[in-house]
Amino acid sequence: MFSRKLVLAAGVSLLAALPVLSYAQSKPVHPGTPEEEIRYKGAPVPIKPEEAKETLSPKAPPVSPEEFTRAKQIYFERCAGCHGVLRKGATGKPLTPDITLPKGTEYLKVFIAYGTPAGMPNWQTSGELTEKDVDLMARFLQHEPPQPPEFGLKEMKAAWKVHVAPEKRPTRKMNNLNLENLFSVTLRDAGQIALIDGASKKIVNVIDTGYAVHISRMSASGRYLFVIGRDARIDMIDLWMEKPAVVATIKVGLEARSVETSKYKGYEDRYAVAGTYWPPQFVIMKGDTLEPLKIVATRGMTVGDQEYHPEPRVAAIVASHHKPEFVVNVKETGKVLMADYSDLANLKVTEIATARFLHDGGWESSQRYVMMAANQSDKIVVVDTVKSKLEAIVSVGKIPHPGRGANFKHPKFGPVWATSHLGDETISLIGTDPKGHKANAWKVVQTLKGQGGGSLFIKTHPKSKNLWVDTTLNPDTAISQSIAVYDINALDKGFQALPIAEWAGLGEGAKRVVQPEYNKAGDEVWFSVWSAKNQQSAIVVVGDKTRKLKAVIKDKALITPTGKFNVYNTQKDVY
Ligand code: DHE
Repeated sequence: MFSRKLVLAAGVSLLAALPVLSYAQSKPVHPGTPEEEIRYKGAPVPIKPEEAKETLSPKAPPVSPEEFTRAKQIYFERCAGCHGVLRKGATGKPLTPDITLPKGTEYLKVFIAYGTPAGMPNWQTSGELTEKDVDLMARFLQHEPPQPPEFGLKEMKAAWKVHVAPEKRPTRKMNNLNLENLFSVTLRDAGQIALIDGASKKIVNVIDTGYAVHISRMSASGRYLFVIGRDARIDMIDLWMEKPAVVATIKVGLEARSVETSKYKGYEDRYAVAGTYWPPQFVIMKGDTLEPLKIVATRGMTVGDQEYHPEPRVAAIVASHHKPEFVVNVKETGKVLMADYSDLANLKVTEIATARFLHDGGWESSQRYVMMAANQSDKIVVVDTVKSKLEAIVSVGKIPHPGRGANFKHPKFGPVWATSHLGDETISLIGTDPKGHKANAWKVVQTLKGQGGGSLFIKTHPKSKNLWVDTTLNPDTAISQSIAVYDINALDKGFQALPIAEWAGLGEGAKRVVQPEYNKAGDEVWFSVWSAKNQQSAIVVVGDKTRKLKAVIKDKALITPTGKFNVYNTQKDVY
């Protein structure tokens, strides 16, 4: 296998000899990274090309206005997810003119056409881009990155709508639903969520939300459900209505992934917060109307090298139970921000330097320490939300991706929090009890061997003795379509693999099994069986004790189901 360094040194003259040529296939691939992982990292950025302002660089090769428009579209759809909107680099390498201009057009064309083993797909040999487009992109990349517009209070207010004012909403629950066992299910490519009743497994309502809708979170009281789309649209759903429906909507930027609500005593349901990938900022809103109140920019210096970064995206946000604070992960700078919402006019933000690139995470079982994955550093950072201080940085496997993680009592090491990994087959168990099990605290006390890499989510429940690990992005379909389950009291015995996709009884499709989620009682686990938009998908419900199939939910409306959020577990942070 040749290294990227070698390719850089070899340059264009070696083009014909590059082994990447043999990777030419019908889809973008590169050895070592499955296509799904590339797509996972680089979903299209929903920024309209005409919105991004262009600056022509005199030294760069010419690009006509029509070509510029086309290049921007290609860049936002296929490149920005990895290289960043401003090309400062994220999962992909930086592509700013100081780097691209000295390389020149011919040199850049090689990378775009043939890809690299470091993660760059082979855009031309796969047939995804024509030779002409590759030539265009190589020239385009030598100009200054087009700058998408900012999105401030004025834009947010213009996009903000209260459909039902708080005083017009019910004063008590008007339906017979068991709200605590309701599930909000992401219907990713339909831009909708389905509300599914936990007991009957029937769809209660399908609600239109944002583009490539991403996650749902609950207000502290369990009344309001917040859903965010990748286009930064937030829909706030009132679960007390006869038929739960959207009561307020806002757009808080051009691209986003995270939303959360205030949970500290005295502030229940008072505020909502959302983080955006573009512009790089987060916004605190009124909890009952989504009125935008305070916008905080995340642009600034990175940890370590302390270099300015113009595009530090906001990833996971959790609400502290110990202080009126939101815990905000900033990806590219590697900082956890603790934003104190008790006084918005005199906002205090504690900046905690951790590691890059912060992505997802959740609470350990006492809900004092928050465990966040710095996925490109292969670390879990532990933040003490009582002291608002960094507690520890723990080395784990390759590219940790816990979702919110899994908490359980290890028979030997006491309370642990677990993460699985995108980049390897391991599961790391970290001791989380500095009082009762001091010697084990913030150390990997055990590493389990899983089915393979490509895991996205891991889950258990305080009432369960099982630990469930998906492998959604594993290139082997037998692995991506099944789930590994461990007995918490006999972890050394290894896992049992359950063929979840097969149980769904579907036809053609990728049938990737993704995100275990418990019901309120903790005796059922729900899995999405995720196929393409034009194929049938399903939700498979498994008995936790029996590990046997309990129900399959199939419906025409269940288009690309991915995340599932049980109201009670999401409201109370049970995982
Ligand atoms: Fe997610 C959570 C970002 C792709 C399903 N995802 C998150 C969070 C972030 C994030 C920052 C944490 C939010 C929080 O807790 O506040 N996700 C991203 C991306 O940037 C990425 C890699 C690529 C992209 O362009 O979006 C990405 N995510 C995906 C998918 O392809 C998944 C598997 C399917 C889908 O629906 O798009 C997916 N992400 C999820 C789910 C959660 C999530 C189900 C919530 C897990 C939970 O248990 O809380």
